[in-house]
Amino acid sequence: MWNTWEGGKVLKDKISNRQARIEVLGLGYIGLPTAILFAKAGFNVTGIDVNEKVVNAVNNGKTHIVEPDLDELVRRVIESNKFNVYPTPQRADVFLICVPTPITEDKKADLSYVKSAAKSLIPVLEKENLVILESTVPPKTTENILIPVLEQSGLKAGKDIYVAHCPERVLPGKILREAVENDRIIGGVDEISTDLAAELYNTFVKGKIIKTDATTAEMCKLVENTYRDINIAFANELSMLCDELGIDVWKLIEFANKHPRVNILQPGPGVGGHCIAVDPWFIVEKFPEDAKLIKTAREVNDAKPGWIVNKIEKMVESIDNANPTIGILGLTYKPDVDDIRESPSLKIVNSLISKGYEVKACDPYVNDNKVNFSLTGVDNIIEDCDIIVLLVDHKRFKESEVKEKIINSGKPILDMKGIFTKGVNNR
Ligand code: SAJ
Repeated sequence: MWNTWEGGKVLKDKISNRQARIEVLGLGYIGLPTAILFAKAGFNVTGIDVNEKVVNAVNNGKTHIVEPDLDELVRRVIESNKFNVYPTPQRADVFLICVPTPITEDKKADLSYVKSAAKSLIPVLEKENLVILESTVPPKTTENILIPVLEQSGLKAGKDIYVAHCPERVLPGKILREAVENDRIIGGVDEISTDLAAELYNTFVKGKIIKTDATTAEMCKLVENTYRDINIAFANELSMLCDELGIDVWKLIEFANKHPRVNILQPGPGVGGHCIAVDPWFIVEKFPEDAKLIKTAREVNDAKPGWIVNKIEKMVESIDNANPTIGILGLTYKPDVDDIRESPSLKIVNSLISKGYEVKACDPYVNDNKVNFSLTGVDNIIEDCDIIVLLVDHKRFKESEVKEKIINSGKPILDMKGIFTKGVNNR
């Protein structure tokens, strides 16, 4: 196969003997661990980030991300001189674009970072380079947006350069393990691009490498997160129905899941993070009329924080205190991570504050400087608050000593993760 295009063979050989120079654009939650894994696999890796603070921190062996084992690995690869970080692109054999793709106010994909990363490559791009897009993007972005920008260099995709989409699929909190163990979908714009990208990931991925085309790979990534969003929306809808019925949603789901073909996910304060709460909109953007179920699920999950605020207001009405202090446990978008992006819990706190409520919040993973209100410890929440609202099931809150203190406080509890009272309607 490699004989059909001599160029492919040269890069393939460079990859197999670890002589290909790899450059990662965007050293965030995905780019930094990916760069480290390639360096660990024996490649010389260059990291590029437009944020000077990130460049300095990583060059000094430090990370700006909380992720198990990442600190130590960054320090080691920097010390071994396998990894160097710069603010602007350098020449390389393989470029990986790992930049954010947020959504705009009107729920459209903001591809400005992808476009500017691709543009920044134009001066350094050379014949027979491989460009891989890892960022999550709407279907057809690789073909219709990335390639036209890269081709401004005068090099043609499929003729002079290789291009592939290889979406990341790792779970924050388990990134280093999942990046190695998960199966990987690789979609090139032609067969040779797919094969070269597969060859590259094979150097550290232990999961299966699945080859396809770029558009299928783009859609596959979106569909995985959309599947989860729809399932969580179902659980969240059930939790609201069960609240009306006065039954315990956690027990209901546990019992229904005893059926061999039922596996309902867990309700909570809504869906947060920068993936599941975002990616389904990329499908809706492309199919505004036809992606009905996907859109409704997004709306159900997005409405959950508002429903919780209403619930808290009803609790306030039912207690004998005109100015109660509401204690919030958990601010991050999910347990045991430091990430508060798109966090439903944060939306709930801000909404309560804007309605004039006295709010105290506690999160073992969040610093005061990340939020616009002050934080306190669990003990203070228990002592000083009149209503306790559990929004994130961090390990710390599940410790029996903490749980007992909260339950024994006798204060009204709204438990949105079913760890104290087993049921949103139980106080
Ligand atoms: N959530 C629930 N109930 C559940 C599970 C999750 O309410 O039963 C909530 C969480 O609390 C959180 C949100 O959903 O707010 C998303 O959390 P998550 O752990 O399901 O997923 P993410 O966003 O951290 O990572 C997802 C993963 N996708 C899938 O599991 C299909 C990960 O593999 C992707 O790589 C990642 O998105 C991404 O980067 O796209």
